[in-house]
Amino acid sequence: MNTAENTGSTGINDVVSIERQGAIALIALNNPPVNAASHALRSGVWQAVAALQDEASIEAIAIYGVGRTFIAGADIREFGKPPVDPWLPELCNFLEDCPTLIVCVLHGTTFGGGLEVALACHARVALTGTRVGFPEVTLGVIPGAGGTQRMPRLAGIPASLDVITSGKPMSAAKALESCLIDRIVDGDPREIALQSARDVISGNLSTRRTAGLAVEPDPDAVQSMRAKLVKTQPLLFSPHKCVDAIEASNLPLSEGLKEERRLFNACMESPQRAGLIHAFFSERAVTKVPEATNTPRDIRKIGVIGGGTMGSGIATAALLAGFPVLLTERDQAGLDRGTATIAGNLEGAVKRAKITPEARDTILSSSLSTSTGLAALSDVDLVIEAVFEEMSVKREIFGTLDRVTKPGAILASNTSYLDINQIAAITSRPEDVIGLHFFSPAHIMRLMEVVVADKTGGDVVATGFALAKKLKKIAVRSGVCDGFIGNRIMTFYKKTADYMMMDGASPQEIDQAITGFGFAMGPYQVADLAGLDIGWAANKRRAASRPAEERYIPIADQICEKGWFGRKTGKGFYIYDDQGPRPNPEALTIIDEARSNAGIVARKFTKDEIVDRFVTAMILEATRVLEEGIALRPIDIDAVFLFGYGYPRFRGGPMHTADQIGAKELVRRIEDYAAEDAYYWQVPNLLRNMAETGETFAKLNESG
Ligand code: T1G
Repeated sequence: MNTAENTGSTGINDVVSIERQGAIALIALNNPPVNAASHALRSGVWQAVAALQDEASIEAIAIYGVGRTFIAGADIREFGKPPVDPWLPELCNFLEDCPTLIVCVLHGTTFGGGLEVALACHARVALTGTRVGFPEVTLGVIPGAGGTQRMPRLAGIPASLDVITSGKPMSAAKALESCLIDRIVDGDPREIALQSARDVISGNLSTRRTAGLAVEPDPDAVQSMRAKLVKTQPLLFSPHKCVDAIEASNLPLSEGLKEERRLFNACMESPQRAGLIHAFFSERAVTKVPEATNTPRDIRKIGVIGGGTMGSGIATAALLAGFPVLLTERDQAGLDRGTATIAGNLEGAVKRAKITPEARDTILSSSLSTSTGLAALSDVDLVIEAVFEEMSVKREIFGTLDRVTKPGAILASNTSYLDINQIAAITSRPEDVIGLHFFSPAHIMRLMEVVVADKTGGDVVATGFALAKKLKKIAVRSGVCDGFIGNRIMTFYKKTADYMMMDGASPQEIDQAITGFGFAMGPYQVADLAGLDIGWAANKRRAASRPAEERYIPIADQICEKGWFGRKTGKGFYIYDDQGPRPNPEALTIIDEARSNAGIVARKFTKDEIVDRFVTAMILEATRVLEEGIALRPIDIDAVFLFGYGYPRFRGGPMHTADQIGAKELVRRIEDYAAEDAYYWQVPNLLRNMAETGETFAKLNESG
């Protein structure tokens, strides 16, 4: 072992070192960025403890993390690969059984395997501000290194059920209250480690070995959690396994640990684990764009044009992120509507405990300013236009912005499908023009498409991504096309739902099949919520250019002709009143008439066929978006649908699902469906190549 001269510490390996101070030994973990429990960290800790426990002079060991956090969990990048000794559960058992007392110092985000290491030690001291938790269930697994056995021994079964099945972090104060940790202190991890070890030796810090602690059985708590999960998480696999594992904590520790390992392995094999891990990495992968090397421009003040739903939502998001916002509208009435919507949004944030009432009042009194007309935007660093989706209106606005805003101000449009190149061409500075496509409600939905036009500057793109991070949104880079990534794909797959409705499936059957797949709502529930008039306007706009070969379904437009636009008018595909949403019989009559006018005899669709057609259509158009370079990688499309369209997280996104179905099967399905509609169902070249070569979208992500 090499010994560093000036600090008295001995490097066990690149991430673990030992420092001896008299009867105390400190083990420092330094595996940036989050001290993930990689193989190097596990084996380093094992070697360090194995050496120290044989040194008679050492009376106490303290383990602490260097950097922003103690161990934040097992190294997720090792998931799915054959585990390498020492496994984390074995390391935890080794720590628990160590004859020398070990105190663990927690800081930052001590999650998952990191908390399990802490629970296996004999005392736990957390720095102020530490968060602890077991997020494993959000990754499709369960705590697999003793967490389901040791937490009940320290904090009881009810608290363990809540923390482990929810995956939600808890504050250090809450952890102290539930006896999961022993002390909260301020200071530097190394200093606290030294002091805590001293206190262990002097008896000022009591120690407990969890193996010796009994668990208070609580069958009622277990049963009520099981009943709750059947209602709230019917499709997920691992939350129910969490309960099974916690229930096994009534067994002797060694037997409970075996049961936990059995359940953990069952979760690891589940496709839901692969999907949830993919979703976790998708959030981070999308930030890796070609323009990321550029320095973002400094955004201090934001202007928003338009106080409608989107403009007010965008303004709310920026205000909640701490930006001063200038909201502009054509007239005072528009401004009044906008500020009232913003006030309502902020009230909601207070109710959700996102901000305090005082913060809301400060935002409204000093961060938000308003003006009619665009001249007041002369000092903003970024303008986000969110007005009517009409190119002539955008042209007028961007022509004015070109004149009134300062050099270097970024001019963004929130348009959901108009051509950003055309908008940029109206200005003398196309390099400053970009699309920032928010999703309604803009202060809640996490997705933001950053639409890069031909001449958009690299630093402007980098600014879009930096802004998304400040707004706590997930930015996905998109090229320019009608509908960018999400709406373009949705417009395509919505047609296949309409075709099935025309051919025999009811809107409710389609919605039930799609919610059974895991979406929060089916396509007709979504359409009613968003407003059928949006699709009606789009159909009118596209009518002249609609290819003759394209099958047009008039049903939704006929419903709109009755003045039924969905939830906002009380009627659409469904009826919305105090009896709760239910199928609209008059819509069903319109469907029957449309079928008979087209000479169609309705046929049955099974749930599986509805899902297969729906998902295959989504993947088909997504593949085209990919091969046209509108999306950088398949994982970007997954992120769009996970964070903007309610795609079930445990399925990882449409492109991850595509890999699970396989390109060959997808091509077979499309060719099968093409027999009834060769225009709509065409196999994209990329998908055909993948079917021939065995290539997967996962592989394309690596080379993307
Ligand atoms: N393993 C590997 N890499 C990880 C990681 C992990 N556990 N956590 C984060 N990273 C990477 C991440 O991909 C990114 O990489 C960088 O670190 C910064 O992350 C046996 C089985 C800790 C709250 O689920 O919640 O323990 O993109 O951007 O916003 O029972 O990361 O820079 O290349 O998210 O400051 C349980 C998951 C695992 C924690 C920090 N633990 N991580 O957030 O940074 S399962 C978790 C997080 C387990 C045991 C079981 C967050 C964070 P890159 P970041 P952040």
